[in-house]
Amino acid sequence: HPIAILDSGVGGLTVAKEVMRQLPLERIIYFGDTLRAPYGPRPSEEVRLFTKQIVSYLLQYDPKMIVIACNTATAAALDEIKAMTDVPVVGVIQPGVRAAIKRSMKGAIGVIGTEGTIKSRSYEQALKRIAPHLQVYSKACPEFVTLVEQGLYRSSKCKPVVERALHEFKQLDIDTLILGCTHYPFLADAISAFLGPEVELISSAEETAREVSTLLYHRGQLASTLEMPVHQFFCSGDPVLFQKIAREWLGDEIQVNPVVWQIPR
Ligand code: DGN
Repeated sequence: HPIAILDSGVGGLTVAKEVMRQLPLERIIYFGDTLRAPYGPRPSEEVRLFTKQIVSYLLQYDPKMIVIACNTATAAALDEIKAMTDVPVVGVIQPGVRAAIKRSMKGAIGVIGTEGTIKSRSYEQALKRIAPHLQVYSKACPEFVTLVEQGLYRSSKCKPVVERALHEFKQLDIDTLILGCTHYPFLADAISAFLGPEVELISSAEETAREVSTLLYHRGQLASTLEMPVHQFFCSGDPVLFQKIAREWLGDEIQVNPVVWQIPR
């Protein structure tokens, strides 16, 4: 049984890459809704509907776990998706929250995400539920998603965009910044270069992969074969652009032959 990973686009590849690194024997089926990305500006009912459609599609492949590798979809739909199936469902918000609380010494934490995620106040609430004294500073950075979806995350365009979006965080005394959108680890180098080594970045990708690994271990469901898995990729938009970004991000050793899923009308 594979692990199903889904996102509004290519952002969930940051989670997929970490799962591949931490659990190299697990087979992944990945879905990127590139046609309908970004989810960030959409109303949450719509994000819920899209997420449910994708999960219904992926359930046909009999996954042993579903990873909602999109913060916007996690904030909007995690509970409903959990109610939809007996397959365990993992979101990306809780793992990042726990990691940030563990690492922050000053108790001053920044959160960046899409408009949908920031408006939902999911991070703030989850952080304060565990540690009410925390100072939390949140900001939506939708322009980061556009750069990544266009495959421009290594271009010279990133630096000015990052600096403009994050200049307020320079003034604040945070020591931890949660990358609350799975597209943002693509820009981690540019973000780190601007904020400096005093600010530790928390990637929901890394933390979520750790959670997947822990859960599979406790459920006795880790892959038992020794063969290297062949992953499957689906997208709803341009497969050529998806393949280019996925290959660049995952490395040549991973075969990416995306199949286009026509979204039902
Ligand atoms: N990657 C998604 C997230 O983590 O929120 C959303 C990006 C988007 O669709 N705007």
